[in-house]
Amino acid sequence: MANNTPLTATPQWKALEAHRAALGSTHLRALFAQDPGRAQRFTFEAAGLTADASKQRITAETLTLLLQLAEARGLTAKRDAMFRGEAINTTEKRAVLHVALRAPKTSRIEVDGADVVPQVHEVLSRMRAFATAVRTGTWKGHTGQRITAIVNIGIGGSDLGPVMAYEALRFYAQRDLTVRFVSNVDGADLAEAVRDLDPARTLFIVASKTFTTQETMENAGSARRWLLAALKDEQAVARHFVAVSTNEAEVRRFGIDPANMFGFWDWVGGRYSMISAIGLSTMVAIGPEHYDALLGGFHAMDEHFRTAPLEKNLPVVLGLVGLWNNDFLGAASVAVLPYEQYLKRFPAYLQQLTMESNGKSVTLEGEAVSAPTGPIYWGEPGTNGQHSFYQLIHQGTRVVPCDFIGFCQSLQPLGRHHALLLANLVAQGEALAFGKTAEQVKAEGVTGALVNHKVFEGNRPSTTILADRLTPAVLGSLVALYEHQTFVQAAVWGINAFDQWGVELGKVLAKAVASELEAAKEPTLAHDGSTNALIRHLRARRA
Ligand code: G6Q
Repeated sequence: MANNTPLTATPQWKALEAHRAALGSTHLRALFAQDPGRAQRFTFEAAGLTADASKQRITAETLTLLLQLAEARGLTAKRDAMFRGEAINTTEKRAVLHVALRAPKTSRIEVDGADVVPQVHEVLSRMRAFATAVRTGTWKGHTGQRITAIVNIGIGGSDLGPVMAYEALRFYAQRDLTVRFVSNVDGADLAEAVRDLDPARTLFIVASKTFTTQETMENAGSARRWLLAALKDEQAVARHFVAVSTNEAEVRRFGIDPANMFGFWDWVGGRYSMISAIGLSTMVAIGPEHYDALLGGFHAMDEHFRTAPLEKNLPVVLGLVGLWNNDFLGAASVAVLPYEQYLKRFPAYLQQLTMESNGKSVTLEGEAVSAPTGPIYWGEPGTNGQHSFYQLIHQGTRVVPCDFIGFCQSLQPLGRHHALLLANLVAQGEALAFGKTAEQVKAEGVTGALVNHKVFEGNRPSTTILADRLTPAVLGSLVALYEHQTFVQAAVWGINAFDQWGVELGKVLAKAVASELEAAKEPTLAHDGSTNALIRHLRARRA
């Protein structure tokens, strides 16, 4: 099996290294001059998205070599194993089937011999009935009033997807429903979220796969007390709390009627769960029809990823280009820059998706990886970023590949706003790729040392992803595109994109420290000197 050879020792990797050396610092100016068809050659389409990767520092040969590497690393076999429901999350012995969450009723996907598609659709029907009841006011609070505010309590994968989707699809949301999200164990998060809400009209969705996560349970407990302080009747919990979880026993223990629990399965990873029952807040906000369209967009990209030839396969090509930037051009981060205000939380969502998935340093076999893995994802909506960190992207000493995301039509047409927004998106990609030479600067009359300050070296890679309009379906395609890119990179690196052991240690230590911070009697501390001192300082000053 190819994966037993360290990645960087494979002939395909060596070929890419040689190609990288031959390419040297060939400028994008030269690449465009040599190949008039470059923009078309490197523009790819799938599921309502068009991606122009021609401003990446690649040639046709780069892509050919990357595709050869992917094949040699078993990408197609690994992809097919995921879609077949094999336990590809080997460290947790689990199947990885977020694709089943958006599979149509007619498909059949088995885990341990059982078709999971009917279960998915059963939960979706219950979600639809519940969402409709809340939206129409049939679902009443304990005092008989209709619900006007939804508060989703969850963290990580049980928060970032729902927040991102709500913000992204706010245009489609029922505007007389307030939707809020509480994640941080910092009491300020919950306090600020509920301060102007009426308990009699507020519904909490406690979203937690395990229903044991410290932050979520603490927030849910405090939310329960907030509700009961006003409504003064334990029975109220049943009308004001619903749960999204895989853990029925804990849901019961919290006092939520399992009839008001929406389940999912251990084959859905937290950061891949926004379209499972974890999407309940999204469905309540935008309604079942828009939610179905969102599922459809995900599924369209899943089908493209599953069936399109690799050289035309958008997640494959963009995933490999990302790997090229990370491993061969030494670009350690990716800036995600949506020119769309509604996507303001998209970079934060992608941070978890990509970094929790591919922030790994051992292979599936438990060996040290031989090439750098997961790049750092970050970003802000354009044009705001242009007035802050773009300086470093244009003239700093590091290469930061950019993903520009934009829409041809605005959901909120207003004067010239959208034309200006799009003009900035296009201009940034152009400036990054082509820069401004010393000759051009001098021709503007600049002289002396100032010339160098005003030179833009260019040759800075970017991809521009466009769709006609930000619809629920397009959002689904866009998220699935990044999910599958992440998969492609993990497949080549030979790592497990679906576990997250790195999150564990901090959780365990925090439990120990909490008991020391809260102990009535001065505890005996056995940490390192710094940690002991910090705990003592906090104990002394906390009161
Ligand atoms: C995601 C991670 C993590 C998880 C949270 C919340 O892939 O596993 O972000 O989603 O820790 O977990 P619960 O949903 O179990 O509360």
